[in-house]
Amino acid sequence: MSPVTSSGDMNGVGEKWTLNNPLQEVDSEVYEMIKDEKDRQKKGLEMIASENFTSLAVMECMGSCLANKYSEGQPGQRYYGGNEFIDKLELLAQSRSLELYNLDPASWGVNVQPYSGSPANFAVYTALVEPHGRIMGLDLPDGGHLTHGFFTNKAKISATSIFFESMPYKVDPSTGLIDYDALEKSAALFKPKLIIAGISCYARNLDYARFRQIADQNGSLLMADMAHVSGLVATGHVPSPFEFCDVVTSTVHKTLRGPRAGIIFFRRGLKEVDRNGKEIMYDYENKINMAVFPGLQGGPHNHAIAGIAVAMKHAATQEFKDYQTNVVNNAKTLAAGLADLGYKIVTGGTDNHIVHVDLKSSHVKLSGAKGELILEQVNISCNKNTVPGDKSALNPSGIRLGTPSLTTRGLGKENIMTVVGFIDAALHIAVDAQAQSGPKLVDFKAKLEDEKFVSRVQELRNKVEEFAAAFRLPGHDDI
Ligand code: DSN
Repeated sequence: MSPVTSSGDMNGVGEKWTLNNPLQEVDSEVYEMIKDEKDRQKKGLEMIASENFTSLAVMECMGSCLANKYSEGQPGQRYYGGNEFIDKLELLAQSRSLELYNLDPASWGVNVQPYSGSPANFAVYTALVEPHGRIMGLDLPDGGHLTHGFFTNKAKISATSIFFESMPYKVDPSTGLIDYDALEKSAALFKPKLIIAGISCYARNLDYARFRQIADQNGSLLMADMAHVSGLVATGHVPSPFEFCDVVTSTVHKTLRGPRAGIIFFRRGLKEVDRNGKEIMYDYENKINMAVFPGLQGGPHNHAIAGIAVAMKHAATQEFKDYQTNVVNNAKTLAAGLADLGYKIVTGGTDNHIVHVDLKSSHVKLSGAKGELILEQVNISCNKNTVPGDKSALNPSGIRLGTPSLTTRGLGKENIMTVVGFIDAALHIAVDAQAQSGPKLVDFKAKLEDEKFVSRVQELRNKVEEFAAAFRLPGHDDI
């Protein structure tokens, strides 16, 4: 893919032509900004649980000619011409997605066109739940996702609570585990059309069989949003939702390590034979395909769809399986290492790639915002997060950490223990600053600007960056 760099008037049409000149030359301002971000990624420790570093091969798809093409519709039934190769790519992405999860195409279909996870979820509700129909998802402060129907007593935050009626289920605040008994009771009263089994910050495996039982008691559909764990499902490191669910949505860029995109799996074929011997078929396919396009989206992102095909191929390899083993082992090491230092780990540990730390109930007694801030200052990225029992999502008590990105960079158990040391050292700088600033975030931020704290932060940041820069990072060298 070496670019032709001619800027001459090759065709004699009297126009200067620079479209094959490299970014660095065409727009050095943008090039430098991307380069700065690449540099940040290289020198930092990326611990946002939903992020990962995709492969060079996926990046090549994302920057390919596929980004030029319109192809509304399904393979073989497009609204535009010129889709011979686009059709082949989309069919390949579909078949590889089904194969990765051992799904028989007679019983399961997949739509690979959603732009990302949020549109995928909205498309499922649009397809299968009538307007103002009822959905139940894990509450956002309890580890659910915005698109599982989040609202507060002040506002309907997510469109999934504006256009559908949602009732959350919760975790038990004493254990941090999903309270399935309470869900069962609420569902019996609310009679949801659809129950969502999915998480954004929950370090334990889901009991899909129990979800199915509760769904069946109420005639509800069951959808899993496996976005966070789809890579781990592919390799058998966490339970698969497919046996129990009607529909499974996912993103492709988290543990699955593909392009930024979403997918929807749906059951198809024979559902049951009724008591009169009549065959009843699943009717999700057409509804879901129609909800994605023309219902909600326009042209599929064909560059992302090619990236999905590549990511699904990669995810079927032993290399990927070994990677996921390391993701989980690293998360367990991280959780145990922090717990040994006195940090309270929500649910006491992890089954997956997430480590959820309750800072306020730990010895450091810091808010999640202060934890996130100090870690960012030493170039460790994570996000503040509510913990069970938090009253305000705006002032959460914890942080969410994840190991997919660090594991992609090749960190193993010993390296993770070094990271534990960095996290602890950073949080202790914050403890000392808070002791002088008092509890308010604004005062805490100001205190960190004192010479003494600036130099402590800088010293630790230097160590973090020197450590991180030694690890591999997929993608282009400069950007
Ligand atoms: N933003 C993702 C996460 O952090 O979990 C979900 O959309």
